[in-house]
Amino acid sequence: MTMSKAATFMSCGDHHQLSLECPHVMGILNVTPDSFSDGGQHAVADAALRRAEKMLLEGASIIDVGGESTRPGATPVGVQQEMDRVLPIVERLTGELGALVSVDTSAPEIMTAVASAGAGMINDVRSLRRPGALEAAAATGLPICLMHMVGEPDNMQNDPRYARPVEDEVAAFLAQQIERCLNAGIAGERLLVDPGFGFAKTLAHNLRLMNRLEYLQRLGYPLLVGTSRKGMIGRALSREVDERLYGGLALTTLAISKGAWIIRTHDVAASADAVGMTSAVLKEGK
Ligand code: 7PJ
Repeated sequence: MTMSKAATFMSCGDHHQLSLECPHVMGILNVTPDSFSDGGQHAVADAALRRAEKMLLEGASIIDVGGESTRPGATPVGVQQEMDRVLPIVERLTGELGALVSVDTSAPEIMTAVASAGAGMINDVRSLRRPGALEAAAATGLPICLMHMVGEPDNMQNDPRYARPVEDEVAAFLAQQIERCLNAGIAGERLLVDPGFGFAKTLAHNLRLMNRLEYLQRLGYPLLVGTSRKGMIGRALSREVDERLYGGLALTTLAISKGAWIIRTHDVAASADAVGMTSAVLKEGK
């Protein structure tokens, strides 16, 4: 009798396989105009490429490219504008660096275009709820990260409330999005889930979710966690955005010890050490 062994890798496009047996760091590359100062399309693209290269050297397995600000209160961008920001960068990251690129987008047109440009993952904070996004993402064949958020970035922090404990709310929402994806023909092996720290959540919600992160393991999908420089650190410790690294490393350590597979962060070198050290301890004796 032959035993079929569960896949130990996630296939991310034609060129990348990500081991499911160790945690990974995803480096954030924002390509919104305020992210890289001074103008010039090429100067901006060059700066973005250099930053990505540095993050890869520091230990990032994935570069997450985002052209839409989803910060609380952010105003929406048009699809063409997002395309103009994101597509040239994705082409250069895959072509020149051979990087595994994930794209933080909710727009179906962008999903289709970046998949053709060699991207290896779709990261949608709206969980493919925009019209056409489910079908577009399904057709890419790429892994998809589904994230919990209620409302839109410009209103999500207006007094978020849940009728049941936040971990139940998040788990039920994610289970529903998983079901939708499976029904659309997306293989379960292509799905990741993310509780969406800072998205329609108070500080109390965020702390509770982190403290109970292992609860989400019952969904049975790899977990992605992003708390980098977020308001929960600012509020818990009274820290400005450029003072949140140490608090963030504490959250990274907790997330890994509670089963997170991917940590999404601005601070790759420091996070890679925190992830590596935490997983070295967790692997001891195994
Ligand atoms: C997240 C994200 C997150 C996933 C952003 C920021 C806001 N994608 N995109 N998870 N956050 N999957 O980085 O502060 O937490 S944008």
